[in-house]
Amino acid sequence: MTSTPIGTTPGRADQATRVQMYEQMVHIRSFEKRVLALFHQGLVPATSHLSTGMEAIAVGVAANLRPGDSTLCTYRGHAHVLARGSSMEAMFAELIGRATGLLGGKGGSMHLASAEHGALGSYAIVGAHIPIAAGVAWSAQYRNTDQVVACFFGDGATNIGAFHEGLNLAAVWKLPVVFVCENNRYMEYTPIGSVTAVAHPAADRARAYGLEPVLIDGNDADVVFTAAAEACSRARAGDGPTLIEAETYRHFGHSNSDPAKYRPEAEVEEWLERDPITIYRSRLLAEGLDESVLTQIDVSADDAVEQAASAALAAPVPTVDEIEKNVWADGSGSWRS
Ligand SMILES: Cc1ncc(C[n+]2csc(CCOP(=O)(O)OP(=O)(O)O)c2C)c(N)n1
Ligand SMILES: [Mg+2]
Repeated sequence: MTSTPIGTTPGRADQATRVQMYEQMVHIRSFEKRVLALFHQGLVPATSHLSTGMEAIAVGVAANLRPGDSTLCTYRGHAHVLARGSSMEAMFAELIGRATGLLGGKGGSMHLASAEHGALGSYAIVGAHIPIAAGVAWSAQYRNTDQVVACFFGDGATNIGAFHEGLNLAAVWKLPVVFVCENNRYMEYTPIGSVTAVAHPAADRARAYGLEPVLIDGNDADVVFTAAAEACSRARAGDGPTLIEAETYRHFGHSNSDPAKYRPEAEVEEWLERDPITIYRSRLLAEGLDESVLTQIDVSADDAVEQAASAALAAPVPTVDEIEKNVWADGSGSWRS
């Protein structure tokens, strides 16, 4: 796997940031494990889409974002919203439809948002948020701030018209967006290679928008951090967008109801070996970090997840009044009568 550097590649994250990235990945992994258990208990309405195995992308990019920067992601967005600092309790509560959820329990797993953390939505229509990210970035440019927008989408989104529209406009107007294609090789049950004319669905198309191709190992938090650092500094300096293709793999199916039998066993095994958390843990240890630091992180992540899940389970469901609030423009359901 290659990483095509653009301009001067800055160094990797400092040690405190690296330990924090490990901690975030472990929290996200443990959070999603609990989500799956709640789903099997029938407590998560509809479904959810886990990003287990893809955590390094969310944390490597988020570590470069500042308060005030924005993140837009897809229905596979737990990691991205958590990595911006949203509370796990409010996330769990949202997923199980409780009044204390991020959106009062009305959005669910596919529509997570937390404006106070810069998490400007999770979008269930493939590719729909790419032009929206360009719009958010245009606002930052117009207001002359140095805010950056990180926009995450899947490999499948690169075959959607909105991808072209958003990328082109962002490039022409030099908008401060870091576009991150999470290439996990599948769009639902279809291998991306079987419906795409190029091998690297985002990187091979970058030049069509006047951008340098950036193809990275999305399972290596250090590599993601470095690519995102470079992209964020370009964006903050007014040098326009970057399109990063991060190669990765989801450990589970497309959604919780997909057993993912369509994937070759050898492929699954190969990618399980490349688990971003295992890789990072081994690297930190090999560099001399005390194992007790990491073990403490592992244990407290599970404790924190359990506490957050219990609090969410104990929370009330929204009242009928609350359900109708903030849904219609006048804040009520009075339009009906
Ligand atoms: C415009 C549109 N077409 C089809 C769908 C149905 N759909 C939901 S997820 C998905 C696959 C998207 O794959 P990808 O972009 O690679 O993201 P991933 O799920 O792998 O993260 C499809 C086709 C949709 N939500 N929106
Ligand atoms: Mg995909």
